[in-house]
Amino acid sequence: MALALAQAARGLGRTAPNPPVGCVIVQGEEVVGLGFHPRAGDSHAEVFALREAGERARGATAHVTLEPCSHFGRTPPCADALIAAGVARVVVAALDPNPQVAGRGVRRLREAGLEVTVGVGEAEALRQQSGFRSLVTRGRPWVVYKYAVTLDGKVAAAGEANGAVTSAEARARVMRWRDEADAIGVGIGTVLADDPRLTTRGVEGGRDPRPVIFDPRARTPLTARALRPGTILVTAPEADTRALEERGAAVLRATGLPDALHQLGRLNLSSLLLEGGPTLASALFAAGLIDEVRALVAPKLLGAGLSPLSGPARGMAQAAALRDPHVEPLGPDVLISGLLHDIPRL
Ligand code: AOF
Ligand code: ZN
Repeated sequence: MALALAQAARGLGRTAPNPPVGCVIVQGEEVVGLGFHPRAGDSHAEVFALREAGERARGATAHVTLEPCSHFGRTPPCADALIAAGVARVVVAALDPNPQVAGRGVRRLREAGLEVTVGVGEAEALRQQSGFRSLVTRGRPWVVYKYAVTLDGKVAAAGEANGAVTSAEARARVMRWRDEADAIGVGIGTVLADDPRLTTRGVEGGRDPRPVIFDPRARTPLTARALRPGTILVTAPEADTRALEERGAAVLRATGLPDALHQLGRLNLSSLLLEGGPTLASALFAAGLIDEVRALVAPKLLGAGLSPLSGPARGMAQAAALRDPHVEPLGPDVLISGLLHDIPRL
């Protein structure tokens, strides 16, 4: 399953509205087929793995990071393909929350006499599929707030203009997150202060997430580096956006943050990496719309500066504790990440 999860990871950021999925077929001790889902509309992971395995799939064990599908979508059901290939056993990391599947894939395999185990490597699979799971169950992207702070908890503004807070190692990790995210979000304050590019740099085979600027009054400068064809501008309903639209911006007129996220969901954006600033993040946090936090902490002191979140004071008992926190050194910095909401399961 670890190998199947590594296969699935190759599709991260490329499969929306579909999930990234990996499949490994094992005959005895030998891996006979590997596959991953590269993009929506293309074949599913199982199909690639079965194709490679050929006749050796007969009597083999298939490891799949998501329950094999049971429905005709853009492609035919993978459960049927596994049965037809003579696979004897299927190990599944996580059930598919898509209402068209939702346990039917596993049921179909069992009814055909295959032995099915569910839940192996589930935690990692859920993390990989958080965007898909959010989109299919909530109709909105999974929102990750990423920020970098000094040891005294001050954010350095995003972008290089103000000087980076964190090390090259931490910034390389951020570039990987950008590569894996469908969309990257910033508030208008960050655009005006830092003029970030919001591109993925230094990742082999990397691609850029779709920029989303939360800009209620459409104040984004026509020269902003994040403004390119396809950049999404989230504005208030009445904002004058003509000049920005001429530059290729796609405008979403939203009545509030929940509406904005649902509109992003309708554009098939399953994950939103929020990279600042504190005003936007605080509003999303207050509305309960941040799902995950990735904080990079640098061993430096600033003495003054902004906090990554602000709002009314609360007692420590009311603090929002991260579930499943993860702590990892990145060069001289430390990454602390965790969930504010559970990843939707079946
Ligand atoms: C699998 N293996 O690799 C993936 C699955 O329109 P389609 O045919 O691509 O179907 C999309 C749905 O299939 C998607 O919403 C999810 O439920 C499932 N994705 N299933 O067996 C895969 N990517
Ligand atoms: Zn399938």
